Amino acid sequence: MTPTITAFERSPDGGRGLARDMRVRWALEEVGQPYDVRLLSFGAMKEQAHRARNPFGQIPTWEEGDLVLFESGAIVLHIAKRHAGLLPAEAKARARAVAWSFAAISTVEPPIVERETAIYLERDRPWHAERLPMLEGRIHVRLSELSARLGAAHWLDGAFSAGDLLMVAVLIRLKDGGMLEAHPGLAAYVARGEARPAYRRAFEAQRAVFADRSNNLKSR
Ligand SMILES: N[C@@H](CCC(=O)N[C@@H](CS)C(=O)NCC(=O)O)C(=O)O
Repeated sequence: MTPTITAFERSPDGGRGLARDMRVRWALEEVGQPYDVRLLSFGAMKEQAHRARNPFGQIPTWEEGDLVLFESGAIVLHIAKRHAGLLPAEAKARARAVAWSFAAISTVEPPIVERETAIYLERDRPWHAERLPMLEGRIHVRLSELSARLGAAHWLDGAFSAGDLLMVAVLIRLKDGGMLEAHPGLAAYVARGEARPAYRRAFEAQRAVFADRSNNLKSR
């Protein structure tokens, strides 16, 4: 059965690969699973029909028969468990790849998202100028720790896994802010992820949505 995912009808990042359907698309491309996409406006995301898929009214979601999932990490792991290629077969290596997936989503991503929130939503607050360097300091601590563990390896634990997919997807959020450049080993790690053919296909598919929508609006 072909799964259906949800994505922004018009992504706030202008199709630069930051919306979290990107990680789900990438995982699907890695394992060669075709998929359908239901595009949603911000309004539709907050309607009951979508909240039945995701109680928080967000994208991405996953529908496959009567299975409905939300949370990009859970969806990527669901795909990884069902297809070869994103989780090692050996039990301990598999458990470590799951641990790296959680590290990406619950240890590395939160300070990055906090900084984005400060930049986009808290710029006018009197404490913004003081808070931003503090948030960036916390991110640099995490990046230094991650970089030390990665060392000269290509991927976090042997072969490329769901853990790398999620970690690269999280780190990509820092690309435009100049923070990644301070950690050349991680910048190279992200570049390796982006060079994967499956990543490129996912990126182009996501960007095409934005380009199509922009062209449609222009031609109205
Ligand atoms: N932890 C969730 C976060 C989902 C999330 O923040 N989605 C964003 C798009 S990347 C969204 O739907 N934003 C619109 C909103 O929250 O109203 C996941 O990883 O799936």
